[in-house]
Amino acid sequence: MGVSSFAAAPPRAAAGAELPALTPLGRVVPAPLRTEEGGAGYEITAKTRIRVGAGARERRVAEYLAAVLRPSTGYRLPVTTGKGEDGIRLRIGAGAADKALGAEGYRVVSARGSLTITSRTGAGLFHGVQTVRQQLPAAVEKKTEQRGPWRVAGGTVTDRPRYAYRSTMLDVSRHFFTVDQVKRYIDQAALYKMNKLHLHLSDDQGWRIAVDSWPRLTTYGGSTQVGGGRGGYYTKAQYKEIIDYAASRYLEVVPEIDMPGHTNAALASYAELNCDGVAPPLYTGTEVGFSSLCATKGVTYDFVDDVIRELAAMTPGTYLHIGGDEAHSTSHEDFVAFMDKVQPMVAKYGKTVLGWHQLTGATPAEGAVAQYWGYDRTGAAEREQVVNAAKNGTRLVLSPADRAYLDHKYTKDTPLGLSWAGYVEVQRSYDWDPGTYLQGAPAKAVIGVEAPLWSETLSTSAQLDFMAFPRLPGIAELGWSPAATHDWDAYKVRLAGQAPRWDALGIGYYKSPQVPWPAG
Ligand code: TNX
Repeated sequence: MGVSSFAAAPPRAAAGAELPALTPLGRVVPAPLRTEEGGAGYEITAKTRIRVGAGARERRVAEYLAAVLRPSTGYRLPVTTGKGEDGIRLRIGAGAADKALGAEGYRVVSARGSLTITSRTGAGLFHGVQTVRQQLPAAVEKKTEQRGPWRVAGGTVTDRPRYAYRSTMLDVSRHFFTVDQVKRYIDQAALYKMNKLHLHLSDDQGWRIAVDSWPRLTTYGGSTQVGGGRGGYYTKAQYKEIIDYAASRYLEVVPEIDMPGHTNAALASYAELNCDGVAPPLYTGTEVGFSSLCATKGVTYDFVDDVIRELAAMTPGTYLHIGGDEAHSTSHEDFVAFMDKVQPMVAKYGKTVLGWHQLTGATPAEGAVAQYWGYDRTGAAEREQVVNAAKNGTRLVLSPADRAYLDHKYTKDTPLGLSWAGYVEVQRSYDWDPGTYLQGAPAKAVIGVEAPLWSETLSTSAQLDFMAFPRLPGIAELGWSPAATHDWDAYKVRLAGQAPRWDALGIGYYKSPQVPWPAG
């Protein structure tokens, strides 16, 4: 009896040993450029203040950080411009060392008494905040008060992205996703420092963005989806809400109107867009390649001009994606003529053309970007065409289907997804180099990567989560981290370290046997 009551009171030292281990500074996704561990780290406490300068960008990111930290820590964490050197400090600097951080880089210095995030831009501060989130215990992501301590290891992280274009695409046409569902997806992409959200706004199954001059596109063309459900569309106000939310997470929305194929929803809405003047019925299946705008009719170009004009007017970003894939019902001659007419419209309304890589089968406009979605079985001639375009100045975004496609099954047993490009397990998705992937293309032509999430088989946020996680963080890392950090064995450990965060955030994920997930 006496012995057991003695054992119930452990010595003080043992209590100290129960403190959770600190996350090593570099154990984040995407891998940072440089980390130097050392010194006492920083601890967020009830007294912590978030210190900013007078600028609006610092304050905006500070409020975002506070909103992440307050619920779980239970601390007040006031954002203040008041004097003092302690606390979490967000700084936008213009010195020489800051310049080296580029447009999106940042530096985090974690020390006793202060944690300082420095950048040249709001985007850089925001990315620095994402790094710090991952360096704190995973429970920081919960929405209710948790037990600390809230410590960050000591040292310095200096980081900047490899590529300026780091994107994910959401197909809101095959299945419609609400503004709130899109916001959830934006938050997930932002966690991994992606900076573009490509929205696939139209396809055979549904037209999802309001165009005032052609109202039936949405009222009729947006009224259904794959499987025959209700569909939906974004009003201009809702689209703006998405754009503003994305901007608050430093993502630029890249809208896509897929043309001249993938247009059944438009053709069904307006008979005159069809060569034979007859509107087809709405379509709720998953075939591709059967529809085409009528490239030889004048009204087609009035229509496209109106759509591009209205879309450009509501889009603050640089790019407008005009699709161009799988135009199997458009003759080559018509396809080339169509792209020759449509690309200048994009320029006329102040935007830069982005198109699927089939655009290189026409004449890409000066400054255009082609999105490569080929895979290991893509024919040499098709690759060659893309490579030649790249040699002639067309820039490339890479989303190889058998690597970057988030809609593909992980294995034959995955309940959701497609598999025309094969199965895409986590290692396969991560283990390639955007700089050398497309042999013969100048490395400089590659401006970045994209992970597309097509939605033929996906209709809920839980399903999007399952397909995006854990592959989305891998593509984000390919876009951000230096090639020298690329190493599957190290990556899979960092990736496994994310799982408790996804649990805390309510993100369900595929428990790939390739990844050493923590027990429990
Ligand atoms: C091919 S990728 C398509 C899409 C499908 C996707 C499904 C591309 C440019 N076109 O229409 O949704 O495959 O994986």
